[in-house]
Amino acid sequence: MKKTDTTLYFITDSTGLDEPEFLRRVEEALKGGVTILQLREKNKTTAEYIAIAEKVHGLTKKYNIPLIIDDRIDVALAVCAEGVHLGKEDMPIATARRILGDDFIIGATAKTVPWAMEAYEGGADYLGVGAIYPTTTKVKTVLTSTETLDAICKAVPIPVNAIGGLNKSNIDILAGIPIAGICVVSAIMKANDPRTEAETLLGAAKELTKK
Ligand code: TZP
Ligand code: MG
Repeated sequence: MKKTDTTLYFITDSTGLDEPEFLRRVEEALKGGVTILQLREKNKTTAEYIAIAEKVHGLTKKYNIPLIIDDRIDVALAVCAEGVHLGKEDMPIATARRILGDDFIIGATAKTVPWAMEAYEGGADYLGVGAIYPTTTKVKTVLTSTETLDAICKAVPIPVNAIGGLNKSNIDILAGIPIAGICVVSAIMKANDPRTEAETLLGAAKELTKK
């Protein structure tokens, strides 16, 4: 069964970390209560991506949290992950849905209302919208206004998460916008104490989303 509580959506970044430290941080974030976790690797070979995904999946299963694989449906299938996240340059959502079937979680990036509608109609389960703020994480993106975020939330009946430069000090900007949750990379990944940071962000995200 699909489980897509996107209240606190943690996206990993292994840049600059050795594997034990990366996995330690991931597990601390899980202990802190992230509700869904995306493994995001841009520079690994397929074999390396699968190897780290298997390890991360071992952790997410321990905490009963869905694992989403960024970009790659082959890697997601190889490790029996719960889902995949696809952007404009990845496999089209409708094609991925055809291949993966109804039980797989498929997330999509959207930056405009028409793009969000297309992803929803193609079968996306949730959307990530941003970047709301400039980000230090390596990504090809442009800023998305909170007005556009609000319009996307109102245009589609699936969960919409805000992403980009979000942390506990600046998420108030999202108040009043009917988001389902927030996506964060560095706020947790680079925190001195990822567990406490995740706990704090979960409380703040629940407050924002009135859960
Ligand atoms: N897509 C839009 S912004 C972003 C992605 C993957 C990176 C967000 O990272 P951070 O560290 O939470 O700003
Ligand atoms: Mg992608």
